[in-house]
Amino acid sequence: MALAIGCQTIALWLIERSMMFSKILIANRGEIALRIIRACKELGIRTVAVYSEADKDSLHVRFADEALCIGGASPANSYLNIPAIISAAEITDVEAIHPGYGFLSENSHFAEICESCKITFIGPNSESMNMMADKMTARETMRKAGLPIVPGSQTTVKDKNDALKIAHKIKYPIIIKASLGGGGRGMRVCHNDVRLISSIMTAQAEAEAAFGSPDIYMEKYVTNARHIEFQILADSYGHIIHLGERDCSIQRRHQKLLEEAPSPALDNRLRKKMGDAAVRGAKAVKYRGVGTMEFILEENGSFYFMELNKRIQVEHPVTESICGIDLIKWQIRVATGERLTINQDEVKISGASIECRINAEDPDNNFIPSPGKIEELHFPAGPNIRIDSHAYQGYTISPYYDSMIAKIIAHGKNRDEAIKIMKRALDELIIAPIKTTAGLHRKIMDNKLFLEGKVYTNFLENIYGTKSESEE
Ligand code: MV4
Repeated sequence: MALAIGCQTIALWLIERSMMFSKILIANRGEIALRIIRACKELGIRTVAVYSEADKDSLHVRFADEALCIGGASPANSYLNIPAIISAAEITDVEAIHPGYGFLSENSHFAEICESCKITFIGPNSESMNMMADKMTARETMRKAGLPIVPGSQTTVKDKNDALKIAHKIKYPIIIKASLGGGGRGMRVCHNDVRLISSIMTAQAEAEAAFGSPDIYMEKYVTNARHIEFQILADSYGHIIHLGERDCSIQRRHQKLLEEAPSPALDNRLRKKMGDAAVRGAKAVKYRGVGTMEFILEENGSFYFMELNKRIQVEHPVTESICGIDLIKWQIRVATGERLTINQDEVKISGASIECRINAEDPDNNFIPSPGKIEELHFPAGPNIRIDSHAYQGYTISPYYDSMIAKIIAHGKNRDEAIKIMKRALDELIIAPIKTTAGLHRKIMDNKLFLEGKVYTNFLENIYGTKSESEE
């Protein structure tokens, strides 16, 4: 019997090994393109980079086995240019496309085109994408799966009178969200009838302009929330696990600045409860690949499902460092049909990890972008520091793309140690002459509330005395 199982396991292993891709195309740029190339090299997969005219001197172009220019600097002409990307994939004869994050990573139309061209889209299948197509369908799917959701409208808000009726039922404060919105775009917080009435039509117009649909809906607004997200990993056979949470409460205008894992706000009991809910939600949409179940957490321990992010995320390294798992490699493996070999009870979380995003922005001047040439650059190194970056001395940060220069990830045996490691890493960092968010991170590392782990989504107001967009 043992021998029979052994033979079967070996046979499966052989089949699964032979299904590994031999060549993939990376439909992205910057640090995530480099991160994917690194995983591919270690897996023995050849890589094809695509790049815009603005990115000809980028490291992803140099480090990939092949590289093709796909268009002009503007994303619409290059990294969002589906015909150019598919042509590049056909010319180079790749078996799969890795979309990274942003750009086409959550575009179900692109995923379907890949499928119809017999190219594997490294991401969830179009079925689970469609089950989460708009936020109201997503809420309803998760409610049916038994996840807690914030009280809110069951249908799109038609007009002012409809909005007033719903607001009086769920009570202020309320938040208006675009049905096709995501990541906080197009949200508005209202505290009274006057603000609600004046917000409805502009919110509909903005939703139409930004997402191509004027549909909006309303939820009770949870104040003093923390942003807690669970990393999901799933194979194609319904085996779904979570790799713990990340606390991303320190944000500005829905751009995360710092992420950490584990969250100082969770104990093991709450972690299990939220982790179970995250896995239950992913199972309800038959999720495959890596994904993130996003929740907001109230001070009293109540939590609510917010969104399912169907891509690898910027902040994935904090999870990798505390779990000792390479998420990109697993994302590629499960896309080939390989089985997960890790069970939930084998996921061991060790120590604590913090990621600081170093952006080319001026935090003392309303975070205005500060693109330009990096004349002097020195990255920190040493024990327990990881740097994910595409920058080098002499590299020019382009105004066309997002302003992230580097991610610094510090891993310690506990949160206090991770903070000490991050502090000394930030002291070693030199980027000149462009302005960066490094100084802000140094301030955060000395902030009393941060040191106590008491961070909410309004944290930056304590440092700068400013209000975030949707709270204005
Ligand atoms: C909320 C919320 C409070 N109540 N929904 C932001 C990102 C998106 N995924 C969901 N988001 C939020 N939804 C309800 N019902 C708080 C946030 C939120 C937030 C809101 C305003 C300013 C900053 C924020 C940062 C994280 C989350």
